[in-house]
Amino acid sequence: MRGFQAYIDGAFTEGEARFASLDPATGEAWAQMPEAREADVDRAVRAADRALREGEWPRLTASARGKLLYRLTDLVAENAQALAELETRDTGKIIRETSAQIAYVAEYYRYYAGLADKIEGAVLPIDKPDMEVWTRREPIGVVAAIVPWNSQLFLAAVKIGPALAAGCTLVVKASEDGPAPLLHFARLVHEAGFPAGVVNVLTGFGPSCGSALTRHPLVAHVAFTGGPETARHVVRGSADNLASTSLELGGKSPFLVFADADLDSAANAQVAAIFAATGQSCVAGSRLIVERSVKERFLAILKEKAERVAIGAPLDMGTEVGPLCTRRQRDHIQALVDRSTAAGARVLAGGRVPEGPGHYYPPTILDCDGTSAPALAEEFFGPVLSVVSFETEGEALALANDTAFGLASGVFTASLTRAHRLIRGIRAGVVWVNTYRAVSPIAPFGGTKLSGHGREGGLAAALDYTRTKTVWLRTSDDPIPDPFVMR
Ligand code: TXE
Repeated sequence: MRGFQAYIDGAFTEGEARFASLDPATGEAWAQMPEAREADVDRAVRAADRALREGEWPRLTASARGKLLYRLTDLVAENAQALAELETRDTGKIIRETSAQIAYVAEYYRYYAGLADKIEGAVLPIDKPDMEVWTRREPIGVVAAIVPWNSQLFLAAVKIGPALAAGCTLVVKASEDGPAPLLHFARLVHEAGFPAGVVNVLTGFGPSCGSALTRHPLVAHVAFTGGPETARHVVRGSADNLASTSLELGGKSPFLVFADADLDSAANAQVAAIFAATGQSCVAGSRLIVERSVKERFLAILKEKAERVAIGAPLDMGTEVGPLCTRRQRDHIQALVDRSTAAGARVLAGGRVPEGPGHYYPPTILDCDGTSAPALAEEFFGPVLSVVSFETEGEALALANDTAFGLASGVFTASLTRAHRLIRGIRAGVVWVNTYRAVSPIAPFGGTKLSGHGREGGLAAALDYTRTKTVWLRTSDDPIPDPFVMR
């Protein structure tokens, strides 16, 4: 069995305890992981705090920080295949996707490497004579970055990249489900030459490790990706210290198809939106909202595509849908499908756990028209699409916004004017028009409502890891006048 270590204060360590990680394709244990509890978390946060204030890191110029990030970028790019294989092995995410995604993760580090020396303060045209006033952008402090199992390297990169560019230090908590790729990534951080304590990577369970991290008094900001219920724990935990948070949570993202759209192209995008990553994607387009006049035609195309999807071993390049990361997740999906069919939803494809080992679940389509099935409101985080239809654009928009979430959305139409109206009307952090699931380090990403707050990606994300210090410098040599009058 393979063994992995945590990375704390520049050294690799076994952790306070060990736990076995299961291969989602077989359900068998394949590696031993280091379990961090309160003591490891405390050591890591203290190391990050020291590295923030003392030693080499706070004295580095922004350009030198950028150079370290460029070195990390190159190492991630060179090791992309090995990282992808680890992520696939430990989480079940198919190799076709992890290979492409991790090669692109390097571009996130490259973007933030370039940004490190472009984070500027400003000289203010102040309304008082004899005064020079300017702002400095200083690192916000020690960042706790907590990620879930899906896309661990990607979800960590969108936190680590901007935080380091801004001069912060971090404790990164990999998910207890599939932590191998992030623990291995720590070796690249070490090789890149970051000073000890700047980046610490550990893993452990939510109630012990995760909550100790969010409650730690030396943590200034918690950057969290996960489910809304866990996010509430995170916010409560960080409230004692009034640490700031950025929360990237789940979604029930609408995928709107109008009769004038290119239906074949829209169906391909819908397949990507809900079946890629076996549906374990925060942006999954999980609610198809289709114009009634083309509903049957569109569903026929979609069903044909869903049934042709190659289900198989995640390490096989031909596989398009692999297993879910955990058995718990598969059970959650089946229970939600069953509750939805009991509420009147009709199964058009899939809907049953297949025979055999591993945590597999087939691409599933549920026609929920005329029902209030829970599949329309609750996140599956799996390959299950719920379908409703509409007659007017107003109805389509109302259905799109009829959700507690607000992360992403897709609009498929040939009408430019309609697209513009919907872009304005949809309450979500991302609107994709005639495309879906496109991301870039240059583009901000994040949600509203129960999908969270804060943005990852882009310049704004790096600024969110800074706080502004305002400096007032009096340029007059005259004595300070009347002390009882504010100037
Ligand atoms: O995620 P959790 P889970 C949704 C999805 C899924 C559900 C639950 O619907 O079915 O959430 O998934 C750490 N304090 N999404 O339970 O619990 C935990 O160890 C601090 C959407 O796996 O949110 C892990 O590292 N941390 C989503 C991380 O939080 C705690 C991605 C995420 O785990 C903690 C994942 C605590 N008290 C799930 N408890 C998306 N938007 O991509 C747990 N953690």
